[in-house]
Parts: sequence; C-alpha cells; structure tokens
Amino acid sequence: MFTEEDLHKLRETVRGLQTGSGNPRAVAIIDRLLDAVYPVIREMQITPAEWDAAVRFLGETDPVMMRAVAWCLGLSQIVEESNSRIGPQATQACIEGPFHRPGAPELPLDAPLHQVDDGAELLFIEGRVLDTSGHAVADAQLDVWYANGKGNYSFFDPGQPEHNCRGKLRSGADGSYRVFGSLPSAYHMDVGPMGTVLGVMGHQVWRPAHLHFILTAPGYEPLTTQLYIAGDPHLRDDPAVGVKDGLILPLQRQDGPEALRARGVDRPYHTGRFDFRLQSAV
Ligand code: MBD
Ligand code: FE
Repeated sequence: MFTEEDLHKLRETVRGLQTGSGNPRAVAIIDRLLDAVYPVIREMQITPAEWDAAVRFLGETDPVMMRAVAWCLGLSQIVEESNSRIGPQATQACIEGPFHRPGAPELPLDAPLHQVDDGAELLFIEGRVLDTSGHAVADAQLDVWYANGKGNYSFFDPGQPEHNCRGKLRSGADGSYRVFGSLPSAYHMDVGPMGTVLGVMGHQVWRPAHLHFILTAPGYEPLTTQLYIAGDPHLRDDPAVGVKDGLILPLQRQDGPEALRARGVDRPYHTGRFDFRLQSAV
C-alpha cells in the first residue's frame, strides 16, 4: 500500500532536496507540476509498464514531431495565446506547425509556389497587407508553405523538390499581394508520435486543408498564422486545435473554358480574397 500520506511524505522529501542554488523559475514551475502530477500517478494506479512506455515515448520522440504532439494536446496554444501581443483588430495568429523551413526562395508575385504538377487543382489568393487602421503595409514579406496535393510537406517528404509549395512573397506599394499555387490537401497526422497520441486518445487524425504564413514588416509584430479552406469537413475537429473563425477562407471554384483561358491555366482553380492586418510593434 502506498497511501496518500506516503505520497505527501515523498513530496515533502523531494521538496526538501532544494538547496536554493537551482534556477528559481524552473523550481517554481516544476514544484507546481509535481503537486499536480503526484496524485494522478497514485490515484490512477499507473503500472510499471505504463510508466515505462510513457518515459520511453518522451525520450525517443523526434523533436520536430514532439512540437506537434504538444499542439495536439492544446498545451503550446496556452503559451502562445497568453504571450501574444496581437490585439483584436489584427489578424489572429495561429500555430506554426512543425514543417516551416527557413530559406524558401523569394518569388515574384504570380510565380507558382508549386514546382511540380502533382495533379492538384490551382489556387489564387489575393488581398492586401494592412495595419490595424486599414492603411497599406508595403513591402511586407509573406513566407508561405503548405502541403502538396498528396498532403505532404516538401523537405520532410523526400518525393518532392526541397522547396516545393514554399516561397517568400512581398506586398506591393499598396499592400497588395497575390498567392498562386496548387490547392493544398488535408494533412493526416497519424504519423510517428503524433499518430501514437491521437490513436490512444481516439482523436480523428485529419487537419483541415490549410496554408501557413509568416508575415514580417519593419515596425510590426511578426504574424505566424494559417488560412483554412472553407467547407473542409474537419474545421471543427482539427487534431492540432488550430482553427479560428477569422482564418477560414471561402474559395470559389472556376472550371469553365473562359475562366481557364482568362488565367492562362489548364485545369480548374479556386480563388479567394484575404486581407491581413498586422499589429504595430510596441
Ligand atoms: C501540420 O501541417 C500542422 O500545420 C500542424 C500544426 C501540426 C502537424 C502538421
Ligand atoms: Fe500544416
């Protein structure tokens, strides 16, 4: 028997090991975490096999994927949202996800972000980068990345060119930008440790189709966000818990011969408008 009193004694013994030479911030936080976790381990009667599996899971998990695990459980969102400097007039931020790559090519507006034809339909988004009063933000950088038509991200998927579906664009003098790319597919998270956690929790594994953006401009808070394609069946049960209503982008599909000719493309495409509003830096 390991009683509640035994638990309490163990807790005090461990607390008593503090010499005061530790990192005070870490000590304060870990103290609170231990207070919360001790009773769970005892009351749930966690078995040695379960404990061993949990410790091994944490130790063996690839760090890139571990970031996604933390989003799946909502933990990182608490940190991000409670430290956010983005006000209610600005475009909402959203989780970065594990698949950003630095060093994506700088592309002129209207250049395709996709480097290979994987059969996906096409996408044209246009809009403006604005400040919270509606004035243009010229020369803002939009770093864009998204999953290809098979739902995979380049670099992490060896079957694609390194920077496929990635690029850095710049807003014009009037703040206008245009994204031209292939239509992103939904991404399934039942891979590696994300899949393990979603599987044991019984959460569905599909992220709704989305595009990632990091917007930067001198004098403004950087904005890391995502746009979600309206009508996706998983807007309400995103396993990474990223969707916000203000980030859902309605698209119009065009497939008539006239429409294709007007854009000079050979297949159906989707158009949408979205204005980004950046928060001034303090
Ligand atoms: C993704 O594509 C993503 O955006 C997040 C947040 C987690 C896993 C995969
Ligand atoms: Fe993503």
